[in-house]
Amino acid sequence: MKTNRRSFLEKTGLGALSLLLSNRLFAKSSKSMDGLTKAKGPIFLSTWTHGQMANEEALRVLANGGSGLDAVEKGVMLIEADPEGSSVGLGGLPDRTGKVTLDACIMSADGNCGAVCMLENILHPISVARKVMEDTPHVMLAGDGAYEFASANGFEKVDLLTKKSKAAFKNWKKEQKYKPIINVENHDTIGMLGMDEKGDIYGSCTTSGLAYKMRGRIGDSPIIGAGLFIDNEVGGAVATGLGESIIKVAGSAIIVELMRHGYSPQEACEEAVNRIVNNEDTKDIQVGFLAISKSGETGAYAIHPGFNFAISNQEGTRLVNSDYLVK
Ligand code: SD4
Repeated sequence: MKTNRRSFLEKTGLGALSLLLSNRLFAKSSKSMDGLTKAKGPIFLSTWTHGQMANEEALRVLANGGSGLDAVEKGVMLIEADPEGSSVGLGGLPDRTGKVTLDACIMSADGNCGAVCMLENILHPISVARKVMEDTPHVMLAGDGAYEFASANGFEKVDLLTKKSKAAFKNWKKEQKYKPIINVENHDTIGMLGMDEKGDIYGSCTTSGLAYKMRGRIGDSPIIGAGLFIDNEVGGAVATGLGESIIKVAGSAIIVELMRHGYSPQEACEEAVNRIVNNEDTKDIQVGFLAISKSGETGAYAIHPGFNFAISNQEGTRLVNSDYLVK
């Protein structure tokens, strides 16, 4: 009979030894990156400046008796409906054929998750993702199928192009150069991690993806394990930036896995960034990660300067500039 590694280690007693060694190896500082949080929830952590609004909405939802899942859904819905954001929902910049296509996912403390990708003409892809999670046997619906599912569930058809995004597209058509800009000018996906009063962790992520992407391109944001990952026994992570680079290292899943093995959220975010940087030339690539551990400790890290995030707890909301690798 083939002996697997685990039973081999158990039989030889090496299991206990390797556990001891790995605990030693990973027993590092548990200081939060901004020293703000090491308490239980409620805590919300969201990408970019608009994360402040989203977090405050999420806190309100909890205060009004909503669940942690309601909070991470409703928090990002506010940003989806904001016509000023150029890479989420209404007003999001289109693909190179002029169509706005949406990617979103949500993950619950119970390990369940739902996602939509390449969804068109729906104001709240995050709510469709939640419906996929709660009312279907699937995790992800794409394109026309996602739209039909949304329509059948009462989501209205909405034109997501605004005067501003139409003008930007017209302007882009003149040269048609695909050159993602590395910071907030072109990246304002909202990713949110939330911990409720009980210490249960939830997450959501929603975007219209990269401006002027190829038709059919899907980024990291709707992919569980890339754009978002939650393991309620360990913690959660969410990503923003160039989706292709995040997918290649399974960014959010890696961060949670590292935390499981003793990394602090900050150390885990740094290691995920290192993996991207070791993988490819990141001179013109920005990626930012946020993470929260089961004890409520937080971390954030990016490749380049410019990534910021909002952190909220009962003491209030703060916008924090993330630490970064390329100094
Ligand atoms: C994507 N990660 O589609 C998204 C883009 C993003 O802020 O984060 N924008 O690749």
